[in-house]
Amino acid sequence: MQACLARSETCAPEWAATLRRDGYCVVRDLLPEPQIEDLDCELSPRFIRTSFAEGPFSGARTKRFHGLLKRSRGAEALVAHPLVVGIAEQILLPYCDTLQLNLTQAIELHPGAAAQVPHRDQDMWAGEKGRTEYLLNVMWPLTPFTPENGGTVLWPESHRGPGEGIMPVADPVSPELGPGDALMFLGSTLHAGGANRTLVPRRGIIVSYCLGWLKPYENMWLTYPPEIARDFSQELRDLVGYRRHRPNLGNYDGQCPSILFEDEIPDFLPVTDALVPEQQQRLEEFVSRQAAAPPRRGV
Ligand SMILES: O=C(O)CCC(=O)C(=O)O
Ligand SMILES: [Fe+2]
Repeated sequence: MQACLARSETCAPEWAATLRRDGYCVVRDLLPEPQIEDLDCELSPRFIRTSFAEGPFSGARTKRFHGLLKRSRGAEALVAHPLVVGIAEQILLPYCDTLQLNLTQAIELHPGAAAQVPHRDQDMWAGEKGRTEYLLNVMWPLTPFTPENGGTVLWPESHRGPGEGIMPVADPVSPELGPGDALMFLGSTLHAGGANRTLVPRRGIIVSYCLGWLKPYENMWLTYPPEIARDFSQELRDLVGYRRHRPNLGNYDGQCPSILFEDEIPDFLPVTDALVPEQQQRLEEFVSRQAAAPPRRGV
């Protein structure tokens, strides 16, 4: 795997195969360490001012905040990393037309933070599990991750196992990670934040991608309204939902929501279809058959 890093795009299928086999993978040195250190510095003031989370899932002694694309110039390099997006497409595109950003979340586990409840992130969604992969998670450590400081704990191959509330028999792993590495795991993989038994906070960023037809954890259009997304690259605009998911989802006034980036938006626009080519052709054939048929008497 390591040898593939030089030709990142060609490796996405191989990393996806590892994810499908083990439920997780670690990609080493995906970004330069100084770049991650800069990102950590950029986010530091917000970590300091953010209150501890509330609730048994989010965890006491844990700080979390979202919307990183508007809070950090450096976040785009993580969210739109070509290899990561390539792997996410490998995992998710069998089940959707386009994927979307599910969340960006900065997490700081303070000394004394207890282990998080083991969970599968896909259980946010009520749909049937076992056949469809809903989500890919990418944990980018901002500080080193170890089993002692609360490094993410994963149950290998648990993505193939029984569902919610049932623990697999295999022992969990807690990979040692450094800034620049990326830990990826499926929405179906059982995992948890570990307990921080050291005197130093553990910081990381989770970026997750989900099927384009799901309701994402973070309400992207509110987090990044058009006046903010206007300054994004095309790829980021697409990832936060300013594109339609075919067939016909995510419209604005019956149009692709990217129309909101136009200088002037006409007031009386037609509704337009967003269909995949096979549907487009099938529906056009149906319509042309209607046009060819002579009107029936009395109709
Ligand atoms: O902090 C971690 O290592 C994992 C956090 C997590 O899995 C979650 O909040 O859903
Ligand atoms: Fe999680």
